[in-house]
Amino acid sequence: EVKESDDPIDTLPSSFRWGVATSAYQIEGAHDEDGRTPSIWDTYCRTPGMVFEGDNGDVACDHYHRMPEDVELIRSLGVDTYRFSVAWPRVQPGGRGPVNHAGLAFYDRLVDELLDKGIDPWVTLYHWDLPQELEDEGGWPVRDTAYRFADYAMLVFDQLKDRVQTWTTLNEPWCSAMLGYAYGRQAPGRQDMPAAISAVHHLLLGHGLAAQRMRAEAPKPIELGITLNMGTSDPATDSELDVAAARRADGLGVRIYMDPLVHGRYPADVVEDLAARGIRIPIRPGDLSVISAPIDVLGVNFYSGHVFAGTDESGNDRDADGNPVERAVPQGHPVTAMGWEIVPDAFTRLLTRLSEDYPGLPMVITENGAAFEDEADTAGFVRDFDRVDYFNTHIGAVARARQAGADVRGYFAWSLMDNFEWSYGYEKRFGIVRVDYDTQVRTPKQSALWYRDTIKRVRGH
Ligand code: PNW
Repeated sequence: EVKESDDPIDTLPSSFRWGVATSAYQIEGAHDEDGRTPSIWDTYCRTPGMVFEGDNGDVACDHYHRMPEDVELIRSLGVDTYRFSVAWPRVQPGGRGPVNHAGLAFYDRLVDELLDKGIDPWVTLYHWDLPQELEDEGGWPVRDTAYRFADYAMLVFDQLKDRVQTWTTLNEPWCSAMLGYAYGRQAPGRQDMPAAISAVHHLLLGHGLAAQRMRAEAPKPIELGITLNMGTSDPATDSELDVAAARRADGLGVRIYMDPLVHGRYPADVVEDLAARGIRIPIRPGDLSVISAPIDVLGVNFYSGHVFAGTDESGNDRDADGNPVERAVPQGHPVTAMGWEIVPDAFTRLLTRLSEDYPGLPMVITENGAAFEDEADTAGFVRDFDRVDYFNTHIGAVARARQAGADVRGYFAWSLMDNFEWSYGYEKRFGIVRVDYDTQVRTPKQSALWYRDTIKRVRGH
């Protein structure tokens, strides 16, 4: 008798969807070709001190010129879907006005190439590259940007809707709003909490406006959603201050997005916390019904889980500005090269929690992965067993969440290949394929081989 496998991954169904993911600015390069204009990331990269070693995405992985070769690489991994993003400043330079056919043609060719190789395209419309002109007019804190986004989305949708079935409006609005407008750690680098909260609302509004129009103009049923980066927010102790800090972190990390999207209202405690800081969400009548237009799939990006304390190291519960303290407390778990703690168990808890609090919404893991200090041998091969272990434990965590009732339908490894890791430049490598930035040679790492074999095994049972 054959002993049944006790690997949770073997409980995933053969119909489970497997993919790899990238984003436009992180891989494409060709920053000034075929009519592309600068985005907030081109500007941010050129601002001294913002990006590690002054790196930028001018060349990146040169994917714009190597696309057919890269699609062949994706095919060789045995995945069924490729998640990529469209660069707004290629398709609609400056962020308004008519379509730029030369820029849009790239995605047309990419989609055809994928379909030709039997790979489903999954299009993300916005992965952080706002046209600089729109930022100059105020960016996401300004309401008009939501309408500009919906117009742009329709330019892409109209061109690709005959061949693309699965669409994500926004990637990680938390990063756009908080890292971009509150903490200044990503483009456009502003540090203005009220502006960031306005950005949250206008990102959600842009999502809803685009979703409504796409649905109305879809020639056939589409699978439409949004991708959020989420984690767990646990209190460091049972103390009232720590519990409140964890609740606030969860409020701004998960519920300020999920509640309006699913229930059509902002969470009362979040609205109250913001009001106490003199911050108002700029809601207008009708916005919440736009934002809660039904979606078919929730994209979940998971990297880590966090524990919060409501006091700083000296025991104060207020910061210098008089705002309540939320301090992430490291738990001593092993960390990735990003310093992010490795907590697969938190992944299971996040997914089961989402399925309980927001039932009936199918989920796909649109990103999960890790940066490690890779070392390539002379042939360019990386024996990244730490990354294999990360994938193994985290895909296992997804399988356990499914067993506990979470409706998770697929998993995308972040990322297809090493690429421009935003403020960390090319220093941090998330790829399952190594990129030699001198030669642009791509070499699948051990983790790519493991991923391919795992997919094959799950498909075959
Ligand atoms: C995601 N955080 O960003 C992005 O979608 C990718 O483009 C990026 O390369 C990847 O994760 C790895 O960083 C995140 O601070 C950035 O919690 C920051 C956080 C989470 C996700």
